[in-house]
Amino acid sequence: MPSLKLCSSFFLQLIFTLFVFDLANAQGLKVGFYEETCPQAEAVVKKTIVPVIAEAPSLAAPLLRMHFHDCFVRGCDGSVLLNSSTHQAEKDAIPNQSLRGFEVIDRVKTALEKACPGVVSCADILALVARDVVTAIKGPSWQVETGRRDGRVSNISEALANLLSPFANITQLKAGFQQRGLSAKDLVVLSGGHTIGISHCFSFAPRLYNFTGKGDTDPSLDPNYIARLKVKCPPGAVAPIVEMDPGSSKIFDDDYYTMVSKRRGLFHSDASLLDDSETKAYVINHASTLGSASFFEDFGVSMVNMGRVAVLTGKAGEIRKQCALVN
Ligand code: HEM
Ligand SMILES: *[C@@H]1O[C@H](CO)[C@@H](O)[C@H](O)[C@H]1NC(C)=O
Ligand SMILES: *[C@@H]1O[C@H](CO)[C@@H](O)[C@H](O)[C@H]1NC(C)=O
Ligand SMILES: *[C@@H]1O[C@H](CO)[C@@H](O)[C@H](O)[C@H]1NC(C)=O
Ligand SMILES: *[C@@H]1O[C@H](CO)[C@@H](O)[C@H](O)[C@H]1NC(C)=O
Ligand SMILES: CC(=O)N[C@H]1CO[C@H](CO)[C@@H](O)[C@@H]1O
Repeated sequence: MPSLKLCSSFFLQLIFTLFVFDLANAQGLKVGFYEETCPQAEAVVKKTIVPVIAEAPSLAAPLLRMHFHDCFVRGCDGSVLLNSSTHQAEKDAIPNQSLRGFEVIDRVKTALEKACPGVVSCADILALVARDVVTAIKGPSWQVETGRRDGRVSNISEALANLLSPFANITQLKAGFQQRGLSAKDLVVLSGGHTIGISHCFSFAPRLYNFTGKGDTDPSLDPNYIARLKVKCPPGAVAPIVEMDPGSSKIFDDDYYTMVSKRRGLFHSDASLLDDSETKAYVINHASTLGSASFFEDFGVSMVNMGRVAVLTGKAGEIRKQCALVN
């Protein structure tokens, strides 16, 4: 069970990441970093992304998620994009099995290399694409800080140790965010990213069938919803997929908080947001119809915060020529 492994390595991981992230800082990032070296950079990204998402709106979700997975492992350094070489890369880790859209990132990179060779990092492309896909499906827009450089290391074990489990509880989630300089508010706001996209049954099936290993269900999940999910995910099924926000999984809205407040958050991690007074208050506030304006604004702020995690800037790292390969 990958999730159990994730939990047991949590404290080891805590020590490791505290050390690594302490050395890093976000100095050197700014809005408009490419203004002089590649003034058209952001326009090129947008021009590539808009038609892709118009054609395939379901790609918005994995592309948003990709930036999150990048930032939580070694910081936002494009390491999630690297192919395996002599050893297995982050991409090969089980939580990454469901990442999609690498070819879209490559397409953006190709367009940028044509416009301004060797200037725009793959880590920045992930941050810009995350913004543009959200905007393209009726979500907010925000100003993206740029100036990240690309890392040279991608390691499967680090992905397994650093990505948070969907079975995590609120203590583990808050700690995971805090290690990266992110607050409980960032946690509840960014979890709102689950207003789009899909999940495989294996990411939540134990909640339906064997929550504590006694053939039981997760008491924090609405029993009526459990019955519906069991139809989609029969016992033992891993491959089927379900929408996280049924009916509007391709539109960026604030329905996520309504779902969570009704005890219909798909993951244990979503449900856990009701176990802390601050995150719970945010969920309840945004479950009402009044919520979306402030959620949209908050989402941009928290995405900028996430985009600062352990970045490489200045002379650190490199600007990759191809996002899947170190130079
Ligand atoms: C708080 C901790 C988080 C956990 C434990 C978590 C876990 C997961 C899991 C297990 C999936 C489903 C994978 C699958 O079975 O296919 C998923 C999907 C997704 N996550 Fe998260 N996530 C977290 C935070 C975030 C954040 C911060 C974002 C972005 C801001 C995000 C965006 C997404 C999106 C958009 C999808 C759908 C992907 C698709 O449709 O392919 N998640 N997440
Ligand atoms: C990276 O790996 C993918 C999947 O194996 C492959 O399709 C792609 O061509 C590789 N990219 C490079 C630049 O080698
Ligand atoms: C990957 O990371 C693990 C855990 O930090 C480490 O033990 C291992 O040596 C690394 N592998 C490579 C090839 O660097
Ligand atoms: C969260 O999980 C950890 C590790 O399993 C456990 O030690 C802790 O008591 C749990 N916290 C809550 C609030 O359930
Ligand atoms: C439920 O979990 C327990 C403990 O991990 C395991 O022994 C048992 O086989 C599981 N039951 C099912 C139906 O998967
Ligand atoms: C997109 C990607 O590289 N997915 C890989 C994730 O890891 C599994 C193995 O655990 C590979 O089979 C996938 O190709």
